[in-house]
Amino acid sequence: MNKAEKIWLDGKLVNWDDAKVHVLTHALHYGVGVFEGIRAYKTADGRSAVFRLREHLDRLYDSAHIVLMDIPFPVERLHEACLETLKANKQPEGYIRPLAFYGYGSMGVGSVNPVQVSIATWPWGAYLSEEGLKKGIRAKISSFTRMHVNVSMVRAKISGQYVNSFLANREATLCGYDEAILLDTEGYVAEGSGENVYIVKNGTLFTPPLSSPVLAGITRDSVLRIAKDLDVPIVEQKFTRDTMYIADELFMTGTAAEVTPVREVDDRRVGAGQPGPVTKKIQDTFFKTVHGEEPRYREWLTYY
Ligand code: PPE
Repeated sequence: MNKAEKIWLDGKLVNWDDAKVHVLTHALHYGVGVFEGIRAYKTADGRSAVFRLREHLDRLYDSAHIVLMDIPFPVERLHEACLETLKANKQPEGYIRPLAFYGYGSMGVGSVNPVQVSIATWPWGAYLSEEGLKKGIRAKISSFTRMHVNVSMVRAKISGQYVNSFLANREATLCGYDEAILLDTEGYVAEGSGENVYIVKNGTLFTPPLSSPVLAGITRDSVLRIAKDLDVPIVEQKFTRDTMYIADELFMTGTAAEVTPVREVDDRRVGAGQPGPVTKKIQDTFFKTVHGEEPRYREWLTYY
């Protein structure tokens, strides 16, 4: 763990090692927490900026609404707190993890305990390795299925839903792959354990629609906008696993994973077995965007 100095907990900055909870915290037992993953980057002019902070916080409050949780702070306060924490930790770049969860009170699934909120920030390099970003990773279809839309709440980023991601990711990595791709209950491609998935075929970009059991990724939204502006045709449509085997290009996106090419899936080489031209163009534009080098996407950056 890349420790930082402070963590924002329930309204104030505390020392990293003091950000503790009771073992009978409801969320530890039942998984009812909602969280976000956000990144901050150094920008070309020497300042730092958080990427799409407002959209991430809006999704946090939407997730809370879905699980009937009232976050005891207005969104503006958490907006400020994310920046405060980065500054207190003297972090010109890194990952930001806001979490709201049912705390200590009574036990039992249906207990409604006080809601606690934490915001941690820490340096976090390439999620699927630097080499993965450059050369592409190896993925495997999981033996675990992405939860049905009436099992998981797909518009919400809920802690408990990550048991499914954990099982899939551990299975894939224990088998020697870099990441898992999960199918939905009908057998169509859904998403990675922590990433949205895309293929490129004959110059067109395909990704599962938001009616599939996939998170409405903020990187997904950014990448679709970038692809549109690059005049890449986009089709949001379900596809089968073998469509990935014969795709020209395959890649994944997420805040942590950024834009990661996939060079192999289920031991089949994808395209030329290296990042393809559309993936590279999108990845390149994405990195320029987060580093403040693309004026047309300047509104996505909150400088601090
Ligand atoms: N699907 C899932 C299941 C998911 O967890 C993420 C983010 C995405 C898609 C992409 O969403 P977005 O970050 O808004 O583009 N996964 C977060 C957690 C990773 C972790 O291991 O922790 C992240 O990327 O921050």
